[in-house]
Amino acid sequence: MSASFTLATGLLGSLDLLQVSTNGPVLHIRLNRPAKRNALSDPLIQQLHTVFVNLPAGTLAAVISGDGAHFCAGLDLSELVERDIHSGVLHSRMWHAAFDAVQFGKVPVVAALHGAVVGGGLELASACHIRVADRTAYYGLPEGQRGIFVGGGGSARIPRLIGVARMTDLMMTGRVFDADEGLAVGLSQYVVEEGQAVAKALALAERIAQNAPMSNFAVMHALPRIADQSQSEGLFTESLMAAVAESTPEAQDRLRAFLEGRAGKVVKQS
Ligand code: 1HE
Repeated sequence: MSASFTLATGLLGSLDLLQVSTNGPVLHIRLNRPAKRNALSDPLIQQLHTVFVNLPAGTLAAVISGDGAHFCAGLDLSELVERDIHSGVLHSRMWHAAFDAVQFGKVPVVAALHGAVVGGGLELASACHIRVADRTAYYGLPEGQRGIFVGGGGSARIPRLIGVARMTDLMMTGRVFDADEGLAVGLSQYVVEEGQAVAKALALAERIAQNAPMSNFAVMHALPRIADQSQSEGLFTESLMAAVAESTPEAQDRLRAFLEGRAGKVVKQS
């Protein structure tokens, strides 16, 4: 945990499979089951859900990372044995509810990835809004080898990042993308040196937390829905969202600040 972060107390501090810490508006959630490579057991999924529906007041952005040598080994395979059809559907729906709370919750979420980002671990990463990988990260969907299918929203989210053909390849052939391939195909937006993913993700989260909350809300909630709509419906939704965002007092203040020379300019980044 970085020096400026303090461990959460109360409900979020009581979760045994996550380490939750805060630094002002940024919440850091670390998967905390390294002995099992952060495999996603039912209690771990439920605890993730609990965090995202109980964000501390004042939280404006979040980071998810994994403790130990890997981000996440996916579904806890020991729980899968002898599950009947009905409980299988309910189990998948439980994951959907938890990962929907990540993607369509209150605040943008940055994933900090390293080591294995596989199966359900990739599904979790895909529910986040931005993904930062370090050079050790690799991506796979071993469901095909295990005789199962994705069930945590992967079939809906991953093709939207990399396309159906690439996901088919990962699932059918067991292909694994390394960090640079993941960047090239759009699984991550940043690749950093080994051990630097959390620091980069926290820096991005701090930057995101400075945006107007309504702008972040529009990006999180309107953008993916508009992408799913027809052009005509999407343009109409965009107009409504734009009018809502620009009429907030915060937008008015920020626009005035720029016009009066008090706001930063858009400059080339080194
Ligand atoms: C696990 C799991 C797991 C590790 N469920 N226990 N996911 C997979 O098919 C990936 C399976 N895991 C692996 O390929 C490897 O474990 C890793 C490459 C991630 C890490 O390797 P390594 O050598 O560092 O660790 P390990 O020795 O394999 O595992 C350490 C322990 O974690 C060991 O338990 P132990 O009691 O013998 O010490 C492993 O059994 C345990 N472990 N991964 C349960 N996944 C909603 S649908 C989603 C569908 C999926 O996610 S399918 C993909 C499942």
